[in-house]
Amino acid sequence: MGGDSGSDATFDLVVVANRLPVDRVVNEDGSCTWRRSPGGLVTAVEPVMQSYDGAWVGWDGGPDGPEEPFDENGMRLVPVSLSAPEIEEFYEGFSNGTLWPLYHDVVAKPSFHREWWESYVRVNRRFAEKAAALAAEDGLVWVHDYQLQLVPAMLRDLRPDLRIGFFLHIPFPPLELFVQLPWRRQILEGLLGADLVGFQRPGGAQNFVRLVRQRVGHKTHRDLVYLPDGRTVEAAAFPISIDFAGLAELSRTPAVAERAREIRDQLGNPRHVLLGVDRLDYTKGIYDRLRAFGELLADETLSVEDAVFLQVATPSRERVDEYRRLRDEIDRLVGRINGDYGRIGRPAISYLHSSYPREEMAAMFKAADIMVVTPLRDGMNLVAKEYVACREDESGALVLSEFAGAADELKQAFLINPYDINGMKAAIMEARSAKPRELARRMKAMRKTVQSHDVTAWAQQFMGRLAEVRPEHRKRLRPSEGDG
Ligand code: ADQ
Repeated sequence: MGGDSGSDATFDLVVVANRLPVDRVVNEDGSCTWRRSPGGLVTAVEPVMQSYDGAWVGWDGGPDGPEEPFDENGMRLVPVSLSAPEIEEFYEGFSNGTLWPLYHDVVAKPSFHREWWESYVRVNRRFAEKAAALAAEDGLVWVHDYQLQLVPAMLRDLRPDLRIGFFLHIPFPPLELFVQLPWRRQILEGLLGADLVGFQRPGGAQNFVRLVRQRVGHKTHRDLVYLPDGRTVEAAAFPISIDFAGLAELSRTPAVAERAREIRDQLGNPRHVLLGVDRLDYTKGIYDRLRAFGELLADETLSVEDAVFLQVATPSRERVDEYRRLRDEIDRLVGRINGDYGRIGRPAISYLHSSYPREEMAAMFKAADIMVVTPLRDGMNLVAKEYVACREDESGALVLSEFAGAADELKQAFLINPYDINGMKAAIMEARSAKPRELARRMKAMRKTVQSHDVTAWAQQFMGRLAEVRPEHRKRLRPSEGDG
């Protein structure tokens, strides 16, 4: 096990992620408290942390936060402080204005700015230095996501003894798009500092290996990259999942069932409730999905007596222009559809911006007959899996974009191409008129898949593979040793 509880303690497992598992909340009197941030990453990684002697390095979500480490829930939390300009350049800029759109099929145009890149390098170095100081000799470090792709190599330079794993939560783009990035080589070399690079889909791992072969010139064989210094890097898919058992149990509680009935009542008891739940992001295809629903009302395939669309869209990254524009566009579209097709007390779309506790989310999933998940590109999409976990009676239909990672596993969903509005309309109608037996057949299969590939299995598979990395594959050999 790792060290003691002092400030120079070391840890057998260090998780490095852009955000800490808690957010710093500044109270009215100026004092600070910490609130557990929900989110898939925390739920997924926390149990692993507890079985190790773990530390978590991350940003607290605000400017100029304190850097003193503290203990919470059996973990040492080690904040990395970001200044206001760093939040603008590293986080909103390079992470969310350059990498996010580039990695999501350039659904929006990425911006390339040299100052953003420089800030990304500086901030990645700070994360790497913190991790280097915390990890025990021969310890494991698990680095997460697109904001920290340079950390593996920086960390390897500081601590060649470590086993380093990296997991990318978003898609890894095809070569043709990735090569637009002026700093493509540095990013690839950054990732190659890891022993194991994990992706959501096999296609992501293949894109990465192909890029490394063609653009960096390293030898590769299947999912392995052979580096000139003697190390081997493995790239593989580890599709992330959810706490199926926990959510299924929650959805079975009488309180959640009662709340689900209440939600249907409040929506006016239409025959069909359609549901969308997303972060308000241009990759999620919210606009296209609502447009398809609007057209079904316009051509009278559906009526508001028949169907109500409940759309939850939590605003995010609101200081990035593209996100503000999207919010305005969706507001206008919802206003137009409700103005044209709603009745008094009966809007066609019930549109909500709030964030909800898990119980309320489970009640919404339980209340919905058709879950509509239509991202233009998505690493996985946990919402699709959460819906499935809440449908114990095997009713309900999932309409799912084939461009979400979840489509690899949830093959029994009504799969759609979100760019094809007519196809999306047809799938919604097919889901609406499917027989209960047909829906149950599909739901049963999807539940089985998510149940057996839950988040614990995901974390164990990743950690298990990382633990198998052979020491001779990770130790940097001196040129003379390599030659001999
Ligand atoms: P996200 O893009 O954030 O995640 P997603 O996978 O759908 O997308 O996860 C969102 C999570 O937030 C879900 O657990 C959902 O229940 C929750 N949520 C959404 N709206 C909410 C609300 N209003 N109130 C409360 N909870 C809400 C990124 C990638 C994904 C990948 C995940 C995990 O973009 O592709 O699946 O990381 O790797």
